[in-house]
Amino acid sequence: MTIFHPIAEKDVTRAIVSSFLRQLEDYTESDVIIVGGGPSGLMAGKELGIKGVKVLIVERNNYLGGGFWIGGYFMNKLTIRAPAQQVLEELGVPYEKASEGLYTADAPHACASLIASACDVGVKFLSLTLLEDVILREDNRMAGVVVNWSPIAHLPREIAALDPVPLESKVVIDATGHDASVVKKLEQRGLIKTKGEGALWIAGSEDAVVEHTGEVYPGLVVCGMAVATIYGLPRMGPTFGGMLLSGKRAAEVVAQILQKVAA
Ligand code: 48F
Repeated sequence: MTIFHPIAEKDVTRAIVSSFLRQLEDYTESDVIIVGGGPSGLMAGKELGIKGVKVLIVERNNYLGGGFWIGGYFMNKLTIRAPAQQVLEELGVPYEKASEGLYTADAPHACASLIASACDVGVKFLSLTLLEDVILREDNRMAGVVVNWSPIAHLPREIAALDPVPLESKVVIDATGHDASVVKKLEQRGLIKTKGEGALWIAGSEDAVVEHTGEVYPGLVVCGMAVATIYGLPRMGPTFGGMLLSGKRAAEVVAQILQKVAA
C-alpha cells in the first residue's frame, strides 16, 4: 500500500513540458509585458491583473521578488513610510509602527504575499529569462521585447550562439530596478537619454520616483528604481513604499494607454 498515486517518470516531464508550452504559446502576445519581477513590477502586474489585463512578467533570476526579500544589509525586515502601509493592509501582511509614519514588516512575508496576489489575478511569469532587446516597428512604438535564456549571458559566444525570441505586447513596463535595462536598449540607439541614479536621500526620493513614474517612450512605461536611473533622482535604500506606489501608478498609466490603443 503506497500513499501516492502511481505514475511513470515520463508523465512528470510531459506534464511540465505541455503545461509550459501551452502557456508560452498563449503569451507570445500579451497586453502588457513587465520586465523585472521586483516590488514595483509585481505591484504593477497585480494592479493590471485586477483590471483583467493579460500580463506577463519576464524575470532574469529563477526567483521573483528582486530586492523585496531583504530590507537592508542582510536583515529581512523592510521599512515602509506612510501612506504605503495601506498596501501591506491590502496584502494582509502584519506590520509594526517603528516611529511616526514609519512601519516595519517581515520582508519574506510581504514579498511572498505580493507574488501570490499577482498570481491570484492571473499574472504569468517567465523565469530565467533575460531581456536582450526590444521590438520597434516602422512607427517606432515599442511593440514587445526580445528575450533569451539568462545563463546564455554568462557563456562565451562561441559556445552559446543562441538566438533570442521575440514576445509581443501593446505596452512594455521597465521594472528592472537600478539597471533600467529596457530603457538602456533605447539609449544605445540614441532614442532616450538617462541621467543615472543620484546618491541616497530617502526623504526626497520616494515622492520623486512616484511622481516621475510614467510613459518615457511610446509604448514604454517605467516604474521603480529604473525611474531614478532615467531622471537622475536620488536612490532610497531599504525603504519600499515608493516602489509599491510607483508600481500602482504605472498600472494606472498603462490602463490609460491601453484604452487609447483600443480606441
Ligand atoms: O531591483 P528590483 O527589486 O527593482 P524595483 O522593483 O525595486 C527596487 C528595490 O528592490 C530596492 C530599492 C528601493 O527600495 O532601492 O533596490 O525597482 O527588481 C528588479 C528585477 O528586475 C530583474 C532583476 O533580476 C530583479 O528581479 N531584471 C533586471 N534586469 C533584467 C531583469 C533583465 N535585463 N531581464 C530580466 N530581468
